[in-house]
Amino acid sequence: MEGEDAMRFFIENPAPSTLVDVENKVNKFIDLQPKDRNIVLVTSGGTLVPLEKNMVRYIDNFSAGNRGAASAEYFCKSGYAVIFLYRNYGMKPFVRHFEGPWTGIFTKKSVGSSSSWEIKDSLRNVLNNSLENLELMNERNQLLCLPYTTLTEYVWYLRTVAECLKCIRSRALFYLAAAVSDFHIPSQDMSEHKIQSGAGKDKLELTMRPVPKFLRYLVDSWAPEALIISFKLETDENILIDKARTALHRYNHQLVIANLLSTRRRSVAFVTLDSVAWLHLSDEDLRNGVEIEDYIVSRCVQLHKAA
Ligand code: 9Z3
Repeated sequence: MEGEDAMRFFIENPAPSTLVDVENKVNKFIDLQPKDRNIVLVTSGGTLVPLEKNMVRYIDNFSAGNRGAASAEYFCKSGYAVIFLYRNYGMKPFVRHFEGPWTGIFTKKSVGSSSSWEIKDSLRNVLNNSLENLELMNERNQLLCLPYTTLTEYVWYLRTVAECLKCIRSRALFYLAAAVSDFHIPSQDMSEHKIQSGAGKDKLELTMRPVPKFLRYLVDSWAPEALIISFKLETDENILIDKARTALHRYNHQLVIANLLSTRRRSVAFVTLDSVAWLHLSDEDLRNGVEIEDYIVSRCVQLHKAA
């Protein structure tokens, strides 16, 4: 059962008009899967919280979207079907290698008096691999990408995807790497139009309310048989592991992957109620292009097999 706070959230923040389409796409994707293929929901990117109904300003959660996009790739390679719930315009699996500035991707080649732009030699293989993989994932129906922007969209989509995945029971894995806002302005408290500045206004005061802890409802009622793995992001290393443990006690799910903003690309801790296991990449690993998500995902896949 959802608590009163969650029910209120869904009433005060009505479903986006795109929800039915998302639900249809997810159900169709699930139907296309062979019966022995596991499905993972990977969430990625930051949620946006509007300050005005006709939004000009907003508060955003930090996330470059790399963790989610890279992890989705490794899950695909491990044979999972991946539902990738990502921040619109954020990084996407396979395509992510080409999302930097164009000057880092293309180079100008001159022959005689004519010149043309070509992909850099060092990226030719990466491009080939990415396109091959994307084609393969399409042929095998292994990847479904669903964009969201706001916190409201994210929460509605999360609940809908979870309910669609209920039918595959413990074959479902939730890998919650999105950076989700802890506070928002409920729609009835939100200014209709752009908040005005002007004479006599020397500050802007906003009241934000806590977002209900949806992880609790995911674990207890939306996906009670699935394996649920969440991420914990902190900037203070002294509280990181305690906060991860608190989340495990509070929500009763299986694993928290804890990381610090500054070292997230090279260090993570796998935290359960009775263990903490750190994983660190060396400078050499990073120079050689090793990605920590490769290790994180293989550990999660093992855990899912053992569950
Ligand atoms: C994470 O901790 C992710 O690992 C990062 C990945 C967002 C740091 P990037 O996208 O970074 O590769 O740049 N995600 C979870 C963040 C979060 O908001 N967690 C909530 C919390 O810590 C719980 S859902 O309280």
